[in-house]
Amino acid sequence: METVTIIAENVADAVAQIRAKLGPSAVVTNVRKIPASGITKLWQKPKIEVIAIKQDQPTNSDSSQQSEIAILRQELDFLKQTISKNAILDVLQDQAKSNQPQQTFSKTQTQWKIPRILEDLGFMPGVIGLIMDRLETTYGKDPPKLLSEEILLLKQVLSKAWRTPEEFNTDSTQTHIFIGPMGSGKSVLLCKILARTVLCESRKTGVWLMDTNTVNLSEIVPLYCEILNVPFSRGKNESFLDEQTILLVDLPGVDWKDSNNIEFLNETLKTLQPTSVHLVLNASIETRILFAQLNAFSRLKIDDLNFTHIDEEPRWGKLWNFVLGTNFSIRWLSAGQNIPGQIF
Ligand SMILES: Nc1nc2c(ncn2[C@@H]2O[C@H](COP(=O)(O)OP(=O)(O)O)[C@@H](O)[C@H]2O)c(=O)[nH]1
Ligand SMILES: [Mg+2]
Repeated sequence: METVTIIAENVADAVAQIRAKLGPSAVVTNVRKIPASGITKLWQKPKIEVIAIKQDQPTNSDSSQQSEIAILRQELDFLKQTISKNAILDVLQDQAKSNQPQQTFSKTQTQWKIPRILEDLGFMPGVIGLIMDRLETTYGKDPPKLLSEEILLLKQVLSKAWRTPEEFNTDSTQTHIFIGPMGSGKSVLLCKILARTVLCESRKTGVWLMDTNTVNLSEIVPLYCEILNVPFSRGKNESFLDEQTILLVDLPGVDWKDSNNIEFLNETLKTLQPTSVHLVLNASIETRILFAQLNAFSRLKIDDLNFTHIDEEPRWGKLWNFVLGTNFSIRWLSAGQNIPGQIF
């Protein structure tokens, strides 16, 4: 039995290396993440170490080879899952969890003026490191003469990092569920989206107001359904759904520190089988807490992040921590309590 250990940058790289070195009869026996070392660990993604074996006995039997390929595929699926669970980059998660005052991105590490500006805008040190790494790799260690030119280059790096959320399939029924901590702005966001789908897009829309292990006391949702003449139900009601309906589901907030509540929500989501689960967070609270909330909810299958209370948070740079520090896309930003009001 031949054993090979490979170090890969990502899953695709691992697959390519295993195929090249061991062929299709390889079986992955172990996978682990190797964190970057030294200061680079603040922004570099961990590599992955994969140990794979190849059977000594070459077999001519098609079926045996097929089964080995099947095992390899299984192992690679496992590998993909292990890596994709890393929705929040480990280093940022550690920084976010820490109760210590946040380490700053030291000026001595670079000649660029950008880091100080980013710090004031709420970017986390690890994310600043990531950005500086990209800036210096692309444009060199020496910054341009003018700050305005630095900002222009920064804009280019940030726009490359932005992930556009997937478009919805408008040809079939869509079920959108809004989850998040209590009072994060889920119901107001839902009403803003409702007003948009009904008034701007003239789409057939319905709303369910559901309980979980707590009662949903939202009054604003039934009120707006009445104003907009949208079919509304407390609890499940499939009578007004057809193939083209957009169904918006309002759930009560969850005490995210209690894992039983998160588990209960998980069970509720399983029964509803939504097209999309939107996590709604209040952008005006501390980044460290936002990451803790995201961490708690990321046990569930979340499709995108949505931030409310943008009107109360001047440091919009905070949101870039979630673009660069996680694998999630940001779909909606909501700024204000008025409906339809500001929604981006
Ligand atoms: N300033 C501001 N207030 C908001 C925003 N979104 C919601 N709110 C307010 O935050 C409170 C909780 O909102 P709600 O949608 O009921 O939260 P839920 O418990 O997550 O459904 C209410 O008083 C809303 O008016 C926003 O974007 N900006
Ligand atoms: Mg609500």
